[in-house]
Amino acid sequence: MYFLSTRASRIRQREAQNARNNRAEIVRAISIGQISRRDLYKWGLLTAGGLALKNGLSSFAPSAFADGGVPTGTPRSPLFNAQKFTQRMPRLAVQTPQMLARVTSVDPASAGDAAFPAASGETFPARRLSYHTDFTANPSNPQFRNPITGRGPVEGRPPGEVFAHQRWNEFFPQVGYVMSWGPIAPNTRFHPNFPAQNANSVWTYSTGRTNSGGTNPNGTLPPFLIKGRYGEPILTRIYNNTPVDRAQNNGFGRNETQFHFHNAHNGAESDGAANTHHFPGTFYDYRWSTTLARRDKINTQATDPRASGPNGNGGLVNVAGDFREIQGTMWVHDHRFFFTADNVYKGNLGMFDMYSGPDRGNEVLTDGINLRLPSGSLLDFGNLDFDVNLIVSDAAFDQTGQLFFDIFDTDGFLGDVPLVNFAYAPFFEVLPRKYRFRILNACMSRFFKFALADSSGNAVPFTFIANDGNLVVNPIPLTILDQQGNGERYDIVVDFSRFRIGDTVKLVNTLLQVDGRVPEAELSLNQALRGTSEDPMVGPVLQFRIVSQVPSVDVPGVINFATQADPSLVPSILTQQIPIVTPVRTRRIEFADSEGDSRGANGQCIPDCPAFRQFPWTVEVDGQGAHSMNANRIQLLIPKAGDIEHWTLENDGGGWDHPIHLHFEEGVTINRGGNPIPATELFIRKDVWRLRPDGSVTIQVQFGEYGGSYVSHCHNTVHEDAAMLMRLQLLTGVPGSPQTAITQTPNPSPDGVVFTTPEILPGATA
Ligand SMILES: [Cu+2]
Repeated sequence: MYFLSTRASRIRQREAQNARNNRAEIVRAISIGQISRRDLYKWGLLTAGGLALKNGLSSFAPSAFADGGVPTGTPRSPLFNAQKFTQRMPRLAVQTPQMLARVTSVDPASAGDAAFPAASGETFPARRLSYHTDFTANPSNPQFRNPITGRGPVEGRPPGEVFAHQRWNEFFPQVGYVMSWGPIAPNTRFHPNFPAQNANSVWTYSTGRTNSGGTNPNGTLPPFLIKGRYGEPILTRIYNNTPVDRAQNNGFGRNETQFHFHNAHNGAESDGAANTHHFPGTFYDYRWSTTLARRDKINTQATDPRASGPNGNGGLVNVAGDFREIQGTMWVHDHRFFFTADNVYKGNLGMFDMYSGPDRGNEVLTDGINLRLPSGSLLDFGNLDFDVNLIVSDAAFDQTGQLFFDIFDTDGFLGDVPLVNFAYAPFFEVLPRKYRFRILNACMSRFFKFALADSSGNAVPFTFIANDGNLVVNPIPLTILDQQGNGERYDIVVDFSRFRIGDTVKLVNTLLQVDGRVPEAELSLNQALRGTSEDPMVGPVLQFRIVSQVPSVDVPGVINFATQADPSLVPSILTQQIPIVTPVRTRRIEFADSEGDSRGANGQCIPDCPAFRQFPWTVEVDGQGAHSMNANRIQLLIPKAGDIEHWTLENDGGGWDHPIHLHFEEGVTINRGGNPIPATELFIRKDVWRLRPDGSVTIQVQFGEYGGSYVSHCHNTVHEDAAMLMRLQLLTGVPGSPQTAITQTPNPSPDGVVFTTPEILPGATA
């Protein structure tokens, strides 16, 4: 049912669409430098209080859609008569690793490099120091220049020892991936009924290299999946294949990226959030170390077989570190400061399943270590037949069906079209047995609250096994999940064996949200199944169909049958509790709304931000002054590795919620200021915490193994881009390490990186 029927409503709808078009036009004009922030002031569109768009510009004016309350603030996205559950859910695009070889050349410049196979076409072996170092030494040498533009270095990683891969030989990369980020391939659609996306509406990853002679120039969907394992360090080379002309973006998105491996335990040079974005034509080598946390402190001799990775042949490779710190469901996404929401929404993301001895992705292998969680058994590790990634997000489309993003509203962006693995409300065929689902909230601002419903609308019970990729100590039986904020991952096991062939089950979002600040209401499952005109994202987003046979994705050609036994287990103990101890120090970090424009003192953003942006959010450490994000400003300093700290994260506002993300280390959730904590969170490790309106959360955290410049921020990426982010400096305290000193701030440009000395704020004390 379409909600607008009267003539007045049709006029309002047209006005709203005009407003949307006008806003899109302004976004575009600013993005290509045709108008400036000063122009917006002059025209009365921008005030100290923020953007005051009106007179045909404010598509967010409530009067424009009083009849509907559509959360995008504009007319609903067209669906081109597409019905839900009429297309198959795509499985993620599993990437094939390439074996890297250590270069044993006598030439000291290349000895110790990691070479890609010749067939890959990669002529630059992976190297401890960035090729920017070679460029800086001799800028006139064309070998190390950007081959597309002829300007600047070929690699975006900053030059010198500080941005060299930390502990290179200890975590020498054994496998490599080469991927390119760029315009979407022709005829890519979110549903067969939808029009094909224009090349620059969607920018995603594809396998292979694309600069100067690559063979795979287009981005692809569904997003990628990489299967990693402890003990096998990875080198991922990312080419930026977006248009050199930044105006070729179909209205949103910046052609610069830094690729953040969300909470992987990596050196800051590979964290993808150290102000190290790179430009079209260049690559950036990320060393994804697979380091198990506490390596320098616990199980340093790698004698505990629970701290391990699969060796591919039924056995294990032990690694140093604490088995309680094992990670599982991870993801990777753009982190270009001030443009993260644009770029992630546009498709700059993928998933990463991390495999370990206990969580091996093999449900039959019995060695006393393997938990045998639902997955499959055709492969030694990393079976995906019954272990399924679900990237759930909300999209919006303009009236021609092109992906649309309105970056004016600093409250956040909500879409009205549910996507799972970037397909519109698909179906997925399952056998009547146990499945593991790894659910990622990949929305920019929307939270979810998922339940499962059978065809009669009854709740289907399931088991919660991991939060943000961290196994819980004991599996938790549930009938509805907690709220799930941006970037949060929930792993659940669903047992479909109670169903008969032909039955269906739906994954249902029960959380009503009409703006980017905070969810509006938690609905009952029945209410949610009925849907609401206020928010089209309420209701089912994915349908499971119980069938008698499914083709294997692990070994193509093999068929899995319902008649086969289900050997998988959900053991009553999955891991052990990390003890809560008296901390070395405590900190209080307050997230608040700003009292106005908090741009840098010189009126500049570091790095550069869109001219129209206002900064409504701030972060304050230990009462030492509220600041909005500036990459050249350190707000929190960790003096050395290994100190256990307790942090209290506070939300100074009742009108919103913020999912706060800490990079690099997880924290154990200790309390929420006396308020109830769900079992899925209490004493469990996480890397994103919803603060709740006026809420606070206390976590135990420690840092180890690597150092450099990291960040913590709101993972509502629109808030993040509105400067709700702070820089942390981690010092290793290891003599001889460049990370014993404050990291100079890299300032990337198409001509190369220039370093500046960061300001250290009073709160950045130990
Ligand atoms: Cu926020």
